[in-house]
Amino acid sequence: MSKTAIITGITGQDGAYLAQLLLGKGYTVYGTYRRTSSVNFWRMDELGITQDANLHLVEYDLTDLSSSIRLLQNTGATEIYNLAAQSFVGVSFDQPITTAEITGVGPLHLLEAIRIVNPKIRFYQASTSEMFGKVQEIPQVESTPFYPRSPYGVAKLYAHWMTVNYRESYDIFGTSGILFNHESPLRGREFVTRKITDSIAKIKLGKLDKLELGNLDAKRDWGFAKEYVEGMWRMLQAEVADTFVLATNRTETVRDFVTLAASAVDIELGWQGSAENETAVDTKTGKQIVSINPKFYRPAEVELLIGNPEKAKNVLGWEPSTGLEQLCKMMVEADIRRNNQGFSF
Ligand code: NDP
Ligand code: GDR
Repeated sequence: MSKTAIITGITGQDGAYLAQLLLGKGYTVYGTYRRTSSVNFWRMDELGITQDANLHLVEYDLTDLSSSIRLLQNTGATEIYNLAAQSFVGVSFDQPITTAEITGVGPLHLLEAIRIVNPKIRFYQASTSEMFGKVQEIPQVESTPFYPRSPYGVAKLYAHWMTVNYRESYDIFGTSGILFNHESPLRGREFVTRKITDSIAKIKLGKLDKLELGNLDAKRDWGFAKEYVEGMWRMLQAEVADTFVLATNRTETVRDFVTLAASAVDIELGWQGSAENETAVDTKTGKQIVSINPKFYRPAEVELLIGNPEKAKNVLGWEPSTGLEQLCKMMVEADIRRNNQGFSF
């Protein structure tokens, strides 16, 4: 008999890839989306799954307990992947309370709904390397102490501990995946990698003069989202609920990512200056194409993330395989194609 799963946040990057994966495995998928003034199904459209007969799209908001209960009652799902969140760290400084309500308390509604409707339902919580925040240990692993540096990180930490607490208190299969940054052509344009690849594509095509960024020194462990959703699925097929890190164990600066993206379209960058005065020129034309705008700095920054996914490899057999160069090239090429087609997401 085919399995039934709920994916909250199906309109996001991971939601779309996970839905594709589960549909491919024969699941019936209930994907939740928020009522908005205009639909945003472009990611599912890009993957060609929006019209899949086994995909049911359900209006839902994570901040609503009663609809969380009904969601579980009406679908009969045995697995829930909670990917919904206010997921942009920058915005969490401007909207800390909304972020706490959605990203922090939101998952608790689902845990309570599981407790009430069917404690056998397996639950995946999308936790994050942002919970590690200020560097305590390198590389970061499941036992590394947490020190979040943003309202987003604090909210995610609450949801993480609630997942652990419901596992220990009520024997609920609540698993927390501490995922390091993962990117793809389906990444939102507010996040730095896609902002860079889309801007470099526009600069290459003569549609944009300059890319403005914030902290170029931040180091991130960037993997490919499509591989990370496979890890989520494996976590819910494991014998016992647990906490797992998914990462690549390689870290690079934002500056390095810009250099990689530019070289993917044969632009060689020359970096000059430092701090707020740092710029990059196209060495062939001498034109300045990257500069700093302090408005993109954050009040508190996570300077260095690098994760060791050894536990996931040993227990789940999960390993990343796409290198950063390949990932960056894939993203730039997708953005060149889309800009040529007038795509606007
Ligand atoms: P996205 O920002 O692309 O997607 C977030 C999803 O959450 C969207 O579908 C959004 O809907 C939905 N959402 C937001 N608020 C609510 C709400 N109140 N009720 C219901 N749904 C809501 O994130 P990603 O796909 O990149 O990430 C998936 C999850 O994994 C998130 O929880 C994120 O915090 C976490 N994570 C992501 C990492 C990454 O590198 N990508 C790393 C570690 C963790 P809408 O389209 O309407 O805005
Ligand atoms: P992050 O991703 O905060 O790690 O959270 P983001 O891409 O927003 O920032 C990464 C780093 O780049 C620096 N940066 C900029 N960031 C943005 N967005 N825009 C800029 O112009 C810019 N310039 C420099 C940032 O300061 C930061 O250091 C992502 C999200 O997906 C979270 O939901 C997830 O939990 C974590 O990854 C792991």
